[in-house]
Amino acid sequence: MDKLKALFKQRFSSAAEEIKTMVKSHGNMIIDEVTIDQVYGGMRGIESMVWETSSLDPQEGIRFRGYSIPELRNLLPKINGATEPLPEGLFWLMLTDQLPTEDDVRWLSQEWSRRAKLTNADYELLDHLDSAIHPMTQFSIAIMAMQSTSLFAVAYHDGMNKTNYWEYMYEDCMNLIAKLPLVAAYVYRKTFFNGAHIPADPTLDWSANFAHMLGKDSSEFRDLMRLYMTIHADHEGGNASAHAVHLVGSTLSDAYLSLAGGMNALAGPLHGLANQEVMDWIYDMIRDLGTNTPTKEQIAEYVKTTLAHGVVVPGYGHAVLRQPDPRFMAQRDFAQKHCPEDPMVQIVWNVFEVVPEILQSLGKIKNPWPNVDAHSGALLEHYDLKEHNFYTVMFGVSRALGVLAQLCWDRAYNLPLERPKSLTSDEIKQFVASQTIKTTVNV
Ligand code: AMX
Repeated sequence: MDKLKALFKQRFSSAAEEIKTMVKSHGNMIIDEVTIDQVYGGMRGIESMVWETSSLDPQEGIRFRGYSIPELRNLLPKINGATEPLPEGLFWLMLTDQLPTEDDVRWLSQEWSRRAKLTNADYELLDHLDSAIHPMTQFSIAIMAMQSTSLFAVAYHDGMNKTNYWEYMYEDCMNLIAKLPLVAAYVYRKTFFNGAHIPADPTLDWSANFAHMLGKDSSEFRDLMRLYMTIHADHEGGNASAHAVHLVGSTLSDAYLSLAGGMNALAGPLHGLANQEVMDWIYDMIRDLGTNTPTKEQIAEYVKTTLAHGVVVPGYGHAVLRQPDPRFMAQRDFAQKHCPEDPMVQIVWNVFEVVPEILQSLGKIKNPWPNVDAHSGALLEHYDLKEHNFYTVMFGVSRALGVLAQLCWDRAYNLPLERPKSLTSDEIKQFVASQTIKTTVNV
């Protein structure tokens, strides 16, 4: 058994015991109540699922196993000349609730490199996909196709004991994470570079190798990828991609089927596709205004026109956050260090200066601040990665880290099939009527 797997086993074994005892003693305590607003309003804020790898505070933003992004940028090991933490370290932390050493991170880099193998059938499938298909759809199809290599699915078919679910899930998740940069880079080079592929370099860490296979070998871009892959990895369990993975996994679908479900959720414009939408929106603005350097006044007018057309300003707002997203701030910090004069970065910063006040003035938007997607495209463009419809794939490669670490915990806890209760509107109306009668009687 490898060292991460052994540590994971040790960690979840004691945690699972503790939780079993807590549920036995306190299972009937009420943790939350649900309003009709929430039932019709996308279930915002209902505390109804377990997610161990990270937790989201509306004011503070994301904490991974208790650590904020600025803390992780200091605490996670940086190897291979990196100035940003390696996402390998974050995965280790999310899976084990322990900060890794440099050696642990080095080991995990090598382990993922060792497991990073696609079959000929995988490549053939990707080659046969029309390049006009959105890269995110190609990515999801490839993940589905790789399902034929799931060890969990085979073991389940062979009658595996449920106490062993975690072990096969761990193996599938490790293999899948190892393969994702290969798949994503293959989609990229096939779609935008006529299939001029770049072989993996097994000596590089996970993010640097991804950068290399995309065709970007500068040390700055490697660092951007390390940061990008770290900050997009997890955002607690209620967001659409995470929740979708968790839900599909609860049926005992394997990691491939579960992750594909999550990627299809990430591909929506209100979620991960927003990083593409942000850049498309800025390009439309530049075209419509006829200038590459719009003033803040021009941007403000353009935002008002966007709103008047009844469409959202992409990259702004959030279902949980009520402050500028720390993931936005981390990217702004990176840009301040490496490319403060970049014209696109300047536009993103000017948009940041004008949009919140305008959104706030509408009086209905709960969070007028930028989210993670408001900044990422400008940084990618700075390093000449200009294919906007590839951006969500990059988000997906990173998001896999959090949702798959959690999927290992789901199977380690043997969480049951997820199955909330739905209501018809007639049932809700009857409920309202019955409550009104009760109130009248009580008065
Ligand atoms: N521009 C214009 N209107 C917005 C807005 C924005 N950026 N954000 C919210 N609103 C509107 C909503 O559409 C809603 O309008 P309605 O009452 O007329 O239907 C109203 O403000 C209230 O919405 P809310 O409670 O503040 O937000 P929410 O929880 O319903 O939605 C989100 C959250 C992210 C879907 C929304 O803010 C949005 O559409 N943002 C733009 C898309 C985006 O950036 N998505 C990425 C989010 C991060 C991620 O998942 N990667």
